[in-house]
Amino acid sequence: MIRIDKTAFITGITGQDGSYLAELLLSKGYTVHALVRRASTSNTSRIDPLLQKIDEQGLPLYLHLGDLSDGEQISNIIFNLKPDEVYNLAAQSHVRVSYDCPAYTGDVTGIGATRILEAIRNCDKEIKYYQASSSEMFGSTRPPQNEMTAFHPRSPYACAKVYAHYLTQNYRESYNLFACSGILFNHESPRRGENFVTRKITRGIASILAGRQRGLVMGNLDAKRDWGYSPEYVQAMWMMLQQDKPDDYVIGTGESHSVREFLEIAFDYVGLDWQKYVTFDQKFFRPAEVDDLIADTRKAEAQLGWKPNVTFQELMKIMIDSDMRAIGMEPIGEGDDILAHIYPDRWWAVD
Ligand code: NDP
Ligand code: GDR
Repeated sequence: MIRIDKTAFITGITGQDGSYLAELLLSKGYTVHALVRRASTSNTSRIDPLLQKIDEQGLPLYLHLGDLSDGEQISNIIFNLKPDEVYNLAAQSHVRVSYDCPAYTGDVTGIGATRILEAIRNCDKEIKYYQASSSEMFGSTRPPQNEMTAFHPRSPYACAKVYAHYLTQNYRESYNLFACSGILFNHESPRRGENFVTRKITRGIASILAGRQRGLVMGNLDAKRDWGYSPEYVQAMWMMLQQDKPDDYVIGTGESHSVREFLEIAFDYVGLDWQKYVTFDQKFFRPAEVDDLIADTRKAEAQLGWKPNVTFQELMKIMIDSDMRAIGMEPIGEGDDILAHIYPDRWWAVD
């Protein structure tokens, strides 16, 4: 592989996508700088394997303490580094939580993008910018959704993402910045946060099998999502910044499945009947729901040459196998086989 001698700055490196993106860029030869929040307990578990390699192998990864709410710190970092590419993945990213903390979500998930874009505009307009936009912006608009589909956000989180999305377009048009938005549909992995529905289910199943948990308490099972595999989606982010012109792209699988279907096939994979284990609690329902999301990815396929490989069923198996291993059990193994088959030379660490 040709080594790319570039510098990237990532916000949100400790999250699911940030950790995979850092591994992807480092595997390509990039020097990676990243923003990390100070926490009273460790928040680096997803990147600990990388941190270990900094000392052992001289991995060119540098962490900077800071927060997207602190514009001065963001400006200082960008002025000092003058990176080639900036990937803004940091966010208060939980839709249900955004109803509890709407102003905070607006500040970080929305205005956070302004702070970075302003720093780039004032520092060096050649710096390329990636904005993590979301299918949640489509909200109640009927599927399938593509780059031309109208937005109808249904949560404070989605409203904040719409703001950041339009601001990214505005800085592209007003200041000629190389600013792109990836409108990514739901994507999951063994590194998915534990309070998002897929991981809650796969982790719950492993705990039930291990006798540590009796069942799962859930919310709305009728919602349908277009679920893909995170490592493939961070590749799309990188591809967007390698194009000749900045643009926005929808990234997804083109298939949607309900939360109920995910439960059924996931419990079925381990030989259990989901209905015996699931109860409901109002706290997991949302004041307004997004019913159905299906990505129309024709533009990304045609212009980026991007296509997903991992299917819905395969994703679920990869996640359950990993959660079983994490709890000390022998995995069923189909998920591990799928990964070994599709990605024999994968660039990310084993989950
Ligand atoms: P995660 O929730 O896993 O990660 C979010 C990251 O943002 C974490 O590193 C978190 O740090 C960091 N962060 C949160 N608040 C702040 C703050 N105030 N200052 C600095 N950093 C902060 O998200 P994902 O990896 O799943 O998603 C990445 C991005 O893509 C997010 O912007 C998300 O909204 C968006 N997105 C995600 C999709 C998905 O399906 N995963 C789909 C479409 C868009 P810490 O670890 O300290 O909490
Ligand atoms: P979403 O993901 O809101 O689509 O946002 P999440 O996994 O939280 O919810 C998906 C659907 O499942 C329903 N649901 C539950 N959700 C959670 N979290 N917990 C439950 O117990 C539960 N029961 C049912 C939800 O109501 C919803 O319909 C994710 C985030 O990663 C965003 O940051 C990102 O922008 C979008 O995906 C695309």
